[in-house]
Amino acid sequence: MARKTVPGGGYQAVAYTVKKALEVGPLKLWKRMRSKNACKTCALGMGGVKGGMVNEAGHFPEVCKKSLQAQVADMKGALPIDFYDKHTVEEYGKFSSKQLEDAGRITYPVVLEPGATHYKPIDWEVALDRMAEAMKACRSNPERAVVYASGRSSNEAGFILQSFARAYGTNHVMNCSYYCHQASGVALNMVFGSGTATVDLEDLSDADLVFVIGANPASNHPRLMTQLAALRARGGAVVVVNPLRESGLDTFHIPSQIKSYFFGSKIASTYLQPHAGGDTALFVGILKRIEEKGLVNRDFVLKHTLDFEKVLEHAKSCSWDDIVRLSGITKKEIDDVAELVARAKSTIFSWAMGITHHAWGVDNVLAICNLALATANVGRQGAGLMPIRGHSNVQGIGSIGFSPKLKESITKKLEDVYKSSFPTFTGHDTLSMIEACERGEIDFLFCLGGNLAASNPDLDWASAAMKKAGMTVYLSTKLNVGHFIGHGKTTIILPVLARDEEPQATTQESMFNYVRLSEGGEPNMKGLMRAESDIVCDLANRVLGQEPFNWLRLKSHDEVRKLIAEIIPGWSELGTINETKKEFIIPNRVFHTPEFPTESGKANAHVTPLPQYDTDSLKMITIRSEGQFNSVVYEEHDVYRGIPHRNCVLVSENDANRLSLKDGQKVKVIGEAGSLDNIELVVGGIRDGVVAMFYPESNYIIKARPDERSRTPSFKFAPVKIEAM
Ligand SMILES: Nc1nc2c(c(=O)[nH]1)N[C@H]1C(S)=C(S)[C@@H](COP(=O)(O)OP(=O)(O)OC[C@H]3O[C@@H](n4cnc5c(=O)[nH]c(N)nc54)[C@H](O)[C@@H]3O)O[C@H]1N2
Ligand SMILES: Nc1nc2c(c(=O)[nH]1)N[C@H]1C(S)=C(S)[C@@H](COP(=O)(O)OP(=O)(O)OC[C@H]3O[C@@H](n4cnc5c(=O)[nH]c(N)nc54)[C@H](O)[C@@H]3O)O[C@H]1N2
Ligand SMILES: [Mo]
Repeated sequence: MARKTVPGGGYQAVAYTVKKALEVGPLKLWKRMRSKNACKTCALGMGGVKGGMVNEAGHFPEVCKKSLQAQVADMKGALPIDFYDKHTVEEYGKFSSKQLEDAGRITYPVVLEPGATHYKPIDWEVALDRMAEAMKACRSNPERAVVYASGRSSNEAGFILQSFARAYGTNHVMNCSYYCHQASGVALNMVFGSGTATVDLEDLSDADLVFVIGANPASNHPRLMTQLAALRARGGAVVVVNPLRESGLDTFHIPSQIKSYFFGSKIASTYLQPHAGGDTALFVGILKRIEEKGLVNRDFVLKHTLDFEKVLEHAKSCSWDDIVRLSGITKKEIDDVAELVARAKSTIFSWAMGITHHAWGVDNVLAICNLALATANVGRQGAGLMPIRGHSNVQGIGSIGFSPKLKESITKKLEDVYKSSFPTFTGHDTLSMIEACERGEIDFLFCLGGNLAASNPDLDWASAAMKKAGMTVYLSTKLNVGHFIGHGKTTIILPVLARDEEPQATTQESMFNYVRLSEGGEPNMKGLMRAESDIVCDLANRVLGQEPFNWLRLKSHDEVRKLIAEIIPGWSELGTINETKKEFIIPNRVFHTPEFPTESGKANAHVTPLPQYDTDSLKMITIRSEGQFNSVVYEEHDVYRGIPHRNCVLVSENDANRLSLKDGQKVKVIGEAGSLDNIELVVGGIRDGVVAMFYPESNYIIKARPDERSRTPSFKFAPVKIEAM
């Protein structure tokens, strides 16, 4: 018998809200939630100058449990001053993500000296001097220094850090995208010459069909559910493509709508459950069927695409046997969906990690793009491509140049500003940086937020590699496992202000290319936290001095925004945003006409070979629970999926029977990099041949198998075996 799941949203979400409000005081929380700052959680984005809980179309109230969760977490208590004395670094490395998250806000800087067993408090100025010394020591080999950013930080801090790194001499500048949506950026750029969503929020109201592929917005982007429910209510259709039957994608109770709150809104009209990694085959199959039926929009393809004939030839050459076997979807289901998308007026294709976390992540995205092109569903109102992005500012961090390679035109302008010449080598992606750590090539690793260590596949390997780095610096709001398993020989943790506590305004970019202004505010608690930008400027000043460029000038966010406005194409309105309070959409990214910023102005179609794999052995997908935000765990159980705690593996009833295992039984899960004991088997609505475990805990048993083009590890295709304990 499969475990009982509950629909998404509704009572669960409201009860949780009340509980959280009581933890920090309802009025205090309300004020924070309504403050003029961009929401801290996902890239769908809300808040900003229009006030909290407001979206870019001005709609209020936009309700999201996640937003509240993150807000409360930043308001609750500081880390005790004797916290680090109580356990060794090694012991804390075995704590759960939730225990470390619950320990409190980091309010004072600490250092882990070489060979030491405990972090000790350190004076701010001494910490900065030590960091500067470490950077100066490798000044003649600047490629031994690396900077990483999570998508949680501001454009301002990100811009100062990436340009400081290059003025110093390193292009090892990378953000969390390499483990996230890099495949989307690579593929969209190949096709359209622009790497982000081709639609805006309003397009969602004009679509009559939306694909939700390899994404679980019920937990990870809950405000998208309002759009999907509205689409169904006006007679539209939602096709979900996901090996796991996500209860929240079947029915979702929208907390802010009375009828939906009580009776629930139906979300999926069609639910396809492919093999893990079966999406390329599935989308080639849908295209093949559309071609067979003579439903390809020849006119559009001829006028607005290049090389589409090759894509059609390839689809024709793939056998139905291969397509059905590799996708795990029947020909009848493919036929139905082909009919649906060919007949729909306007389709939006949205996707997330189920598509990008594969060794063929780029092909997955290209195959989706090909279907959009064949059916003329891009380059007009209500239709297009929509990667559902992760962190609240992951897109902004990339836009302002926090990546290993800058466009030449941007490099030239930056060199003029900083009066220095930038390095020309291509920097590491995230995985190759960890490999470089393993080879002992990294002396200085600076992390602007995030949890780089725990995000990695093969965690024992990654952790051992990171321990070879000379000095590692973390700018963090809260503790996470990474601080204890991903330390270098010397490690410094510096406490930072969250965006709604910053003394100056900051900016963030949503997945709809919408740039928001956050006005900042008072710190939630007493402590020695500093603004991220302040720290980077102080470090740059110590390392590079005031000549030829005075880095302390960039302590003013207005100055930084003026630079970004001058240098980054499409960002000119940023220069005055603090005075005008005018948030804006970055131009030339949303396509409402079929003209694209490629050389020819047409979309470039690309053939996507069917990835070959055996469909008989078990593949593990690693997923997020309802109670976590990446490596930050707020609740141990996963309420919608009915999974009681994090040490569980979800398997189908047939697989459990085949392996003679029972629901609730303790098992061993054996992966390519290691095994996990005492895992509880949960029988549930997942397709045969696919099993699911939570990230980051499951990262101990996964090998990377990265995609060549995006360098993203295949977090959703890990071969495993399951045995009774
Ligand atoms: N509450 C909350 N919100 C978040 C986050 C969070 O951790 N918690 N994280 C943020 C970040 S950084 C990101 S990137 C996003 C992540 O958002 P999502 O991508 O939605 O999150 P995941 O849980 O990684 O995986 C999504 C879905 O992919 C399905 N899937 C797995 N493998 C495959 C496959 O091969 N094919 C298909 N079609 N589906 C597959 C899984 O069953 C799961 O439902 O959310 C952001 N928002
Ligand atoms: N197996 C597996 N591995 C995965 C994934 C998966 O689905 N499966 N998902 C991947 C994905 S999509 C991503 S994005 C990465 C996650 O990559 P990261 O972004 O590196 O990790 P997070 O867990 O989001 O980082 C959490 C930490 O960020 C810090 N933080 C929070 N807010 C702020 C702030 O305002 N400023 C600063 N300076 N710090 C802040 C806190 O200290 C918190 O503990 O993991 C990847 N790894
Ligand atoms: Mo992500």
